[in-house]
Amino acid sequence: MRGAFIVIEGLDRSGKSTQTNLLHERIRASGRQVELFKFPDRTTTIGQMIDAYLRSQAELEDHAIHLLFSANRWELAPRIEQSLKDGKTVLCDRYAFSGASFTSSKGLPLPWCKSPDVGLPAPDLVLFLDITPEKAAERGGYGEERYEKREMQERVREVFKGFQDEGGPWVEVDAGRPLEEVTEVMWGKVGPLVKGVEGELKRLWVDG
Ligand code: DGP
Repeated sequence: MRGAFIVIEGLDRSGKSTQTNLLHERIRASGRQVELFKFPDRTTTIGQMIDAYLRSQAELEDHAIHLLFSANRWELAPRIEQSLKDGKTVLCDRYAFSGASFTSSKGLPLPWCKSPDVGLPAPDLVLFLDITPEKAAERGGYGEERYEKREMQERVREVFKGFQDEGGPWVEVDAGRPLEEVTEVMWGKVGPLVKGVEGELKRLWVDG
């Protein structure tokens, strides 16, 4: 048995980080070992460049910044794999699906956007927290960062929704519902996996 690799994706204002932290706590409280990753990880050298870009303190060409986001995932992939081998559940706040959705929403071809992430550890479960731009606005609207604009979020949402058709372990969650209800829906999917899973870890966009 190895640990399960669980990715939480979602739009800005979907409650993604809150829900990921709640899951983290709940797994810990159940006495199981769990490791939390968040992308972009702004603490590394690459992550600091991404952070400056997102806060509009640096300009980078669209392909170049995309490759940095991907490199940020690759630099942490060995730690993810080790945690899984050690039997820990890995929770990951955003992953390559964000990468492909955000960059392709700028007009770059989706296959190109996916290519640098091909071969990363593949998740056993992806929970996609979906929210309409209207609901997001009710929650106080978007923040100050580069992509936090309604038009961009609408395009990103459409690309995210396309991953459902890839046939992977993709589960859409209505994140417009009250927080506790969303937590329970997510726990219904995550709870059965925290004991660990059988089988080799798959490779993203390589293994069926
Ligand atoms: P967060 O720290 O979760 O607020 O995410 C930062 C922003 O970066 C958010 O608007 C989503 C975006 N983002 C995350 N991963 C990628 C990526 O790989 N590529 C691009 N272009 N944007 C990303």
